[in-house]
Amino acid sequence: MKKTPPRLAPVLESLPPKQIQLLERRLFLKHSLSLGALALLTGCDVTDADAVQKVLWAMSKWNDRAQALLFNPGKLAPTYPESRIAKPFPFNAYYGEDEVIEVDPGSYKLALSGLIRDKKPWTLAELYALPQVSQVTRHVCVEGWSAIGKWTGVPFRLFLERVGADLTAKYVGFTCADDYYTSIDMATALHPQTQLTFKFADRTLPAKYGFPMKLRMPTKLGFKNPKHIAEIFVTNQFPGGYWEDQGYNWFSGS
Ligand SMILES: Nc1nc2c(c(=O)[nH]1)N[C@H]1C(S)=C(S)[C@@H](COP(=O)(O)O)O[C@H]1N2
Ligand SMILES: [Mo]
Repeated sequence: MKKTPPRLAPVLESLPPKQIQLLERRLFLKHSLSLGALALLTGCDVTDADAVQKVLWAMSKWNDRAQALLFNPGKLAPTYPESRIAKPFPFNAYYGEDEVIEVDPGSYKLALSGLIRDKKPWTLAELYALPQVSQVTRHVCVEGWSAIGKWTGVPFRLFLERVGADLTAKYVGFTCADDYYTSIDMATALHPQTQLTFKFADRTLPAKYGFPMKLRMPTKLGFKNPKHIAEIFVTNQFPGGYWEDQGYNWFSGS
């Protein structure tokens, strides 16, 4: 028996038929659409921003349930050779680059709260001593651009285990030094490519890309990747997010 492809939300039907067809075929074949695949599908780069924006925006209107069903927590996002890294890598925030927040490394401590056994705050030296890995992956912004970058840090799963987070809880939330905030589902928090990131392009994460640390998730749209993380909390109460509370789809992943 042939399985029918998942039904796409009505908003997708306003897209050009060719894009719908491609998207449906992709979903049908893979039963899960990675952001990387989505980007490729539309030839996602600045030259094709319009088409990509349309698809991404439509995707972001999908309801969380449909997206969570399509999301296979074990599935990896594509990785790329270092030669594909975007130079310069784009900056984005809800403010301009001249307003980027400067976090003082000496006094910084990462705060932990909620369903976490060991809530001791972490200094940067302590965080940097954790085992680290690198990834070259594609960052996809809902605004219609994407770029490949290299990020280095501790696998987030390892960190959550180390502090005794309740891994059966529903959400992990992030409060940022610049008033930004967001939250993710636990399956994504535990995904092997979800990384608490300290470095960009082999150097200490610059202020504009989120010093002292960001959460890097190649399986989520850019706005789900918090920069300048000040506090991490684990909870069963839906925490929302800066853009999510203004109507962006909360799941926004693959
Ligand atoms: N703290 C914080 N994190 C944030 C944002 C922000 O404004 N503040 N913007 C988000 C958006 S919309 C994007 S696309 C990425 C941009 O990351 P980059 O500057 O490293 O490209 O950061 C995300 N995380
Ligand atoms: Mo974004």
